[in-house]
Amino acid sequence: MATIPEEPSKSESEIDVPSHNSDLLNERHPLKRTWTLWYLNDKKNLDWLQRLHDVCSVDTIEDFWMLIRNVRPPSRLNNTCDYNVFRDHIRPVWEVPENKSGGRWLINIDRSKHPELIDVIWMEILIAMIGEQFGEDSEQICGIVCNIRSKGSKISVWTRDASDEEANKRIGQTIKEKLVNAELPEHISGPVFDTMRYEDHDDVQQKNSSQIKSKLIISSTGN
Ligand code: MGP
Repeated sequence: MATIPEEPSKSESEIDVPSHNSDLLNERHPLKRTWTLWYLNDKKNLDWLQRLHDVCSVDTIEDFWMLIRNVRPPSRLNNTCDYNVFRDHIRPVWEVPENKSGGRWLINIDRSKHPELIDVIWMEILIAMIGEQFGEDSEQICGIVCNIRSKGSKISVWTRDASDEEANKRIGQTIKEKLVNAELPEHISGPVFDTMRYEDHDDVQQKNSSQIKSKLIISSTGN
């Protein structure tokens, strides 16, 4: 399990204060960056960009958890919808400068496994990202995407430089470590993924789906 940001708990002495201390209720613990949730709706008659909406931005731990509590988990989204959480007002689209030369670590979700598995993977990576668990590579990460699809849903982490192999490898290893060590509900048994692969956004846009080159591959059991 990722360690932060949990909702901050108060020590007993902090809680034991006069009941009208409203400062405690208003206390906010800042995140290092601002994170925005974007939602792609299922109105397939609209252009893709028109389906994409900015839902809410948060920059404190308390507001992050408030947001998570108030939106449906990925497993309860309609087919063809997406969630995106991107940092510092980066739009979750290929076209913007921050994503133009980037790529993604892609995890295909095994449909034969439990439907809630996607929620576990989503929260593990989301918490690691918001909690700056990628160390020196945090700046390389633009955001996380969840695609709900009947053919098999996907979660991907978008990084800004597809040619920075070393940074992307380290990011991939951190994602793997988070997922391999994830605490799973009793009714779900691991591993939560088989392989993750890194794809260049340029290749994804030009693709013939089954033939996208994987620049890097990490399996849950080997390297
Ligand atoms: P998708 O949602 O990434 O994958 O892209 P999906 O639905 O699993 O389909 P597949 O093609 O991978 O099998 C689906 C389509 O959405 C793309 O072909 C584009 O038309 C559109 N689209 C997706 N993204 C991420 C973008 C984007 O960043 N910019 C624009 N303009 N269109 C996008």
